[in-house]
Amino acid sequence: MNFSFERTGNAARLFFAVFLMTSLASYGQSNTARPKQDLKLWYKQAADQWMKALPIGNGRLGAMIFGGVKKEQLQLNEESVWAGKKSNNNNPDALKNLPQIRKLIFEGKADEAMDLANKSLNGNPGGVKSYQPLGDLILDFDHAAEATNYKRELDLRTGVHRVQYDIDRQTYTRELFASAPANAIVLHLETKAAQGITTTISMTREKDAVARTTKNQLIFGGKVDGNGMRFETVVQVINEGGTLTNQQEALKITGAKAVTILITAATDYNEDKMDVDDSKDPDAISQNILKALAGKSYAALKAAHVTDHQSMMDRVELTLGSSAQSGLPTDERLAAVKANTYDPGLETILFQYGRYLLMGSSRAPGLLPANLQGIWNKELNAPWNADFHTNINLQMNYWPAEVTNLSETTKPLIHFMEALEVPGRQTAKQMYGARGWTVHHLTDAFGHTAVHDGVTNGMFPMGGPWMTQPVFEHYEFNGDQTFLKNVAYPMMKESSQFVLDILIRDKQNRLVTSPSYSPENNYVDPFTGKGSKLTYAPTMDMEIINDLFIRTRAASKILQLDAKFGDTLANTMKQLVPLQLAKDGSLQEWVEDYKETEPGHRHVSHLFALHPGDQITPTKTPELFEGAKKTLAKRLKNGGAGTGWSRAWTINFFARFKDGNSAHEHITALFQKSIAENLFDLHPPFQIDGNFGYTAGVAEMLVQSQEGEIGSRLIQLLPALPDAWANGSVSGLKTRGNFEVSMTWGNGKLTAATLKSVGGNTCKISYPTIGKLNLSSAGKKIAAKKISDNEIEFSTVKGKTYTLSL
Ligand code: FUC
Ligand code: CA
Repeated sequence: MNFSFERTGNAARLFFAVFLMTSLASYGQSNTARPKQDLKLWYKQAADQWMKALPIGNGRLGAMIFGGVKKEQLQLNEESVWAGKKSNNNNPDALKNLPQIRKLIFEGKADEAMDLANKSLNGNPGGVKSYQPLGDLILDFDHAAEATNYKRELDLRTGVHRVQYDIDRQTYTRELFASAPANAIVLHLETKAAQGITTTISMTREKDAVARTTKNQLIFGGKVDGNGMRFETVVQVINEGGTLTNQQEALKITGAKAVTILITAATDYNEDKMDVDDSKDPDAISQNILKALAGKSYAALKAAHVTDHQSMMDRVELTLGSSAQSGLPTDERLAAVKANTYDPGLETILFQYGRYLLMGSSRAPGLLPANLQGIWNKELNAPWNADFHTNINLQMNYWPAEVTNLSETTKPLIHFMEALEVPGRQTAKQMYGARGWTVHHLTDAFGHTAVHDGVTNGMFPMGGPWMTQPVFEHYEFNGDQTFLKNVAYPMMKESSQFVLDILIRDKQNRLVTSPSYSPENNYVDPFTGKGSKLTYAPTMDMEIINDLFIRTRAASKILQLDAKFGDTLANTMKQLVPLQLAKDGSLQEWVEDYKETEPGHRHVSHLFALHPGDQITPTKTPELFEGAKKTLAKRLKNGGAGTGWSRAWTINFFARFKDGNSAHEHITALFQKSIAENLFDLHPPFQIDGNFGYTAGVAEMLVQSQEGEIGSRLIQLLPALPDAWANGSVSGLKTRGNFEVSMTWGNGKLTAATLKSVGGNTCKISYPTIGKLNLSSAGKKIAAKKISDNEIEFSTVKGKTYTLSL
């Protein structure tokens, strides 16, 4: 491409002239002409453990596929199989003891405050129960000989998992996918071998479930221990050729040419009530799903699935280059990266895997958000119950949702949040005497919002306010005012009311939260020299409140509602404890310049205002921006970023520092320390937030749109491009203000970009050398207002694409 550059304009105002482009889609064309990178996870051997098995999911149903030759194992999940019960766990003693606890904290008697809080604020009873598996589907094959040419692969582009091997020079194939349109998992077996396929299909679970069969169905279910929730899996077998016999607890296929197995499941959980609902019939739900699939061929089911999958997956294409390892199986590639070999192709795969996993665990037909393991869990008592932690983890799960163009994955989260407001109001009222709603540091499918896992871990009234952030982001990225009016704003307004009502005055007459903590770090109590958590006005609280109030006020302005309320929020913000720099110049974590007992702590809560928040930016708050750098450096010097999710957050922080090389160092470290053979992220153990945080981090390195004000954000192209990614391209990333960005770059510099204006908003955009830009749309030159040497602004028409070339 060759673009000329000309400039016209009068002395007062510079306009960039623009010129005619013969081919609007030149960027896109060159991109499609190039063969797309393979996005496959593949292995030459079956998984011998769960962390090597590969995930499929349709947002509601999930499976981990082992791919064994003689025995195939699908560990199955349905999102609503949960232990635990709906209950009001708010401690009835909370409200009356709150003033005393607050007084003790102000007096520096953190120990005494903790004693009283332990007795009166803890959930009664505390703790939630685990998300649970449906069970394992087992296929026992009668293969006598050993297999050769074995291969299993998961193609992220199609969402189809494939196993292939030869026995006696005959090929056997298995394909599996979790289909959203079919609302079922589909498994297809095929061979040309004369003896066909012979297999016995059964299900197992550690406890609480039994099997029965009908003509062509295996039905396996029971009740969750403790809450009586009914769950049931229905496996329906359609054989081509051969015979199907039903045994008491298994189905046997003998000598079939091909077999299609439809797997679906349901429970009697009700997402609106966040409770078990006796009026629901899990068997009827599954039978209806299967009835709708009657007569559909495997080819038709697969085609519908692939079309649906690609309609989301293909929106974003990332190319970072390839390496000598590109042709290797995934486990060998990963081992090479762990041994310090650079493999940009694997970085792309992990980026797309995050998108794949979010689609797999959070989309219709599902209605529950991605939990700590997305949707994939084999244990009756999972680590941290595979619950919804709201002091970083659930939020991190949704960081990639909007920017990587998977907006519909936020629907289950938003539905969940709306349902959570109901118990959240009870907590606000009963514990704090406050209006509005909140949730503390975790919740579950039953909407527990009280303090759980003890005051030490759970005293975080800011879970609710923080959780409104992804809800508002859904608006900012998509501009849907009806959504803002009916869903986001009312939720944020009530969350703001909660905050207004819990704020109290400290000795300096500032407005503060109390009791609270800085997740989940201890400060050294200056009075006792011991580690302590309970405090007032930890920095993160102040930042979250500012974030909530700024967004709520902006929303009220956009909607022209509640002007007075907006003023109250503005007034209140002025009276909060401001962000402070510590003696060492770092951003301070607590209201006083305390020492931390663990300076390398995995949470870097006080950098919330840098990311995922937007109050700290190099232009708005240069001193705090420098302080934030020192804060992160201090954490890292002391062994920080130890867990997968913490490392992922670090990538995002460095992206916001516009420090691509440091961000990339932590990408390498993430691969080396926190990625398992199936590319699941390791806390350890497996925790999916690290996958999602990584994907968000990569996007954040390529495009940012948090600077500027709501309604007129600045789009920054390649804000943190590392040297390692000198040449590459990306298409389809979204920005706040509802633009879709595509770019190519070479030798570390942007060469061309296109912006699709999805919402028709004014576009403000920056890049270090944007002064030399040509701008056009549909072959016509466009005039842009020059704001500074590296920033321009131009109005856009909804649906039109704008081309920038440098
Ligand atoms: C938070 C973190 C832990 C873990 C848990 C699920 O409490 O501090 O590291 O990720 O959530
Ligand atoms: Ca889900």
